[in-house]
Amino acid sequence: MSGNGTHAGLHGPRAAALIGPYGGGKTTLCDMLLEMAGTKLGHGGPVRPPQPGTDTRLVNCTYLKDSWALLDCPGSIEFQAETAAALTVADIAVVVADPDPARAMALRPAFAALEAAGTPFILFINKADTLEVPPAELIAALQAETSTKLVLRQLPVLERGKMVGFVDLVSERAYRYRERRPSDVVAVPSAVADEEHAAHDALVDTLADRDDALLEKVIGGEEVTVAELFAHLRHDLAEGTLAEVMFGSATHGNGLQRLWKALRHDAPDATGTAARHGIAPEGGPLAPPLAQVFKVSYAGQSGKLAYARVWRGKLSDGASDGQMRVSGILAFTGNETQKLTHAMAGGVVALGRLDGAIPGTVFGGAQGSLAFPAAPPPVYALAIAVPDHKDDVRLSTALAKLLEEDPALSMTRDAETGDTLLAGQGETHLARALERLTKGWGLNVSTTRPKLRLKETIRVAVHEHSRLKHQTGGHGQYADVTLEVIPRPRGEGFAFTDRVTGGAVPRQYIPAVAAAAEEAMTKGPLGYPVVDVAVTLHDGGFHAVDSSDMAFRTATRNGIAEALLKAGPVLLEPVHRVTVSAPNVFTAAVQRLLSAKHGHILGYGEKPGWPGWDETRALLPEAETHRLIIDLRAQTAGLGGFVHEFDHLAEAAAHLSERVARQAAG
Ligand SMILES: Nc1nc2c(ncn2[C@@H]2O[C@H](COP(=O)(O)OP(=O)(O)OP(=O)(O)O)[C@@H](O)[C@H]2O)c(=O)[nH]1
Ligand SMILES: [Mg+2]
Repeated sequence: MSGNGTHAGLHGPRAAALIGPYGGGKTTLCDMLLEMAGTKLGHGGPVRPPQPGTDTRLVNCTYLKDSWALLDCPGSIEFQAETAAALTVADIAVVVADPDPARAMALRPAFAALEAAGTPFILFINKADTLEVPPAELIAALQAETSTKLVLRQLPVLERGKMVGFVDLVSERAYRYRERRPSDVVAVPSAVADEEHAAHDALVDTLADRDDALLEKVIGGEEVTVAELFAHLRHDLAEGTLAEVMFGSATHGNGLQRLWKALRHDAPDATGTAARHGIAPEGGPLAPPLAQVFKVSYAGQSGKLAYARVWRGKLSDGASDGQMRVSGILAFTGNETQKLTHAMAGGVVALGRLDGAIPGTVFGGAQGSLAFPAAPPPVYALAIAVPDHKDDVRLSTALAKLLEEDPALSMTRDAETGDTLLAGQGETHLARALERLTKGWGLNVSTTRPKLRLKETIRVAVHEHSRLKHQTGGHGQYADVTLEVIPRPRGEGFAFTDRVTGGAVPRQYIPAVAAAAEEAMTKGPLGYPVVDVAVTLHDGGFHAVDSSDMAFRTATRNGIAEALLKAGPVLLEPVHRVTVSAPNVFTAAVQRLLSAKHGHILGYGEKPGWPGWDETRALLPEAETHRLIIDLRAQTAGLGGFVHEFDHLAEAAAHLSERVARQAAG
């Protein structure tokens, strides 16, 4: 243990991400932390009406001479790519949790994101003013959600069921909350003395478990100083082998001074975090700057902003790395925007323009040399269109920018249905994207449910004789074919066989017949591509002068069109293999939902690496995957998710066939 103390000003700028489930109080907490750091907020006080976050807010501030960037992340699962991106550049995360064991499972996505990013964290139990259960019960519920050891840093002190203060378990000092003011230091209340000793010992044991020298001291009964405990806690937190648990209330301003101080003393700095990411500390402050973009936004008149963390060196306005040029460096203090001439290693700032930058882009190094989380696959899609074709170009320009900003969005053109599909993480996510298109770009965008990729096939074999005989003026047209169309097993595709004997159809015309047969499959009698049909040419006839490729093609096309009509055409729909994951308390509900959606459940089991969560596998008609995420979240406290892939085509459900038949008729 190096015993490196933390002193004001010694650190470069540091970054903390506030993460956790929606509505936990991250934004309120962020505002209060800013207020305590003396940052003025322009919206008339730190308590603002709750507004669900949809993207990460950066604020730069200074607390006790240390420079900080706070990243207030959105909690909604639909914007989790924002959180993952922020965690990549943060030195530490503050996980903001509710004091309710029943809501502990809502923290799993945040804990999973932390694990994936390897970011150290403090678990801040907010809304302590509403704490109603014994802290031990709460910690047990929270511990079930993460493999990182949670260690109580504070023991709550309750009076008549309300939390009124706490004992710091390292210093063993007791504090009594005051409304929106620093807590009073008080004597450890005798009522909690025993509990406090036990909790303190538990903390020491946890630290000793992670350090042999400390363990020897503890076993030998030697005295361990408070400074030593702090050093161990700081070290283990940075290593990610434990996370400290603190309490407070953002709206009451309680526990926030302690949180700031814990951040100040315990958070690693950019050098440590860069090392964790495998970034070599080349040349100190004189090294060429290395920075990573974690967020991009196109904002009003300020144009494109690329939010980035400087990992190394000094990044000056106007700097270029041969690919990109920095045009403007901005910091955000409260509601003020500050223009900077440069940013030092550790700084989190917004860079002007930075052409071509997307989330994950590296400035001053090879692209892809710094890890960045892949965007989650889309789970909800809408077909979009602008009614006025004059707007097509503007729509594609706007979409290109939207996609640059948000890797969790995707845009594809479905060649089969002609739909332009905008896909993302859910209804709210797409609604935000559409709002950007309509309000930000003044585009009139209409959305519809994506068309289904239907197919058709036949049920019975049909023999068909087709003759083309035209006598018009000079050359006539003549071709005669006897064909058989035969259903094939699902998935076997199209086949053509030539069984002509004795030159009834001369060799030279066979390729034209084969090509026309295949072409006839592009649209069947129901209006969809025909699959799994074998066509056999049995016999035919020709005319020495009037036969041609064209004549055989026409005869074949007509013959097959007739044959398909008689062969019992049937609609096929795509069936997907879906894997739904959710906390196992919802497994029965998930299975009911899948069954109600005409799914066929294949099985279920524990989700690997996610204790307490199940995965249910099922086959589900593609039509039912459209709203699956919406209904699934409604059934699983917002936590369920799914992945899917095409599996096979199956005869369409009756209701679907009827609808298609009606559409075809009308
Ligand atoms: N009782 C109580 N309510 C709080 C506390 N902190 C925040 N709240 C309330 O919780 C609600 C949500 O607060 P926000 O700060 O918007 O939550 P958030 O975590 O930023 O939410 P998202 O950005 O949507 O993820 C608001 O009504 C806050 O006033 C607290 O300490 N105690
Ligand atoms: Mg918020």
